Amino acid sequence: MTKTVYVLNGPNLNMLGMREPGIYGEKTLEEIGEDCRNTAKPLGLAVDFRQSNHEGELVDWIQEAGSKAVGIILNPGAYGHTSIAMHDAIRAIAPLPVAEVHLSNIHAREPFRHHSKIAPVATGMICGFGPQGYIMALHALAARV
Ligand code: CA2
Repeated sequence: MTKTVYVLNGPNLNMLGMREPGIYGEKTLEEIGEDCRNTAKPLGLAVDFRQSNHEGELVDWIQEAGSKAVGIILNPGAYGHTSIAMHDAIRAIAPLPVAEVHLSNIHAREPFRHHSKIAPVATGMICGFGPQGYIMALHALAARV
């Protein structure tokens, strides 16, 4: 059976590579997706890579992952700081492993980015390593499944 990791990306991450390269780097989201697929293959995993600007759609995908995926890598974007709905959705699919990833170091930025509503229900969190964070998260999930 194929072991699939859902890699879910939240609002504005479709803009990567086009604006604010000083904070988020030069890579596009499509390139990050390609890097994830290339990393996952030798680890025996498949990647289903998605992005949405809509909180409800992200909630739907988290619920879907509960029955279809072996783990989730989630960059919730700004919803990570606000979304009780995503927090609840992750609780509802426990014990599926969830790696929260942020490209930037949210703790070194504005105070409103310091808190994550996802972190208390995630397996772990990686932030500040740019796109490499997704690769680190794939290795971490591969070791668990
Ligand atoms: O560092 C991260 O990965 C974030 O999740 C990115 C979010 C931000 O709201 C979080 O606090 C941290 C922003 C998504 C990307 O937004 C862009 C905006 C303009 C140009 C490129 C990306």
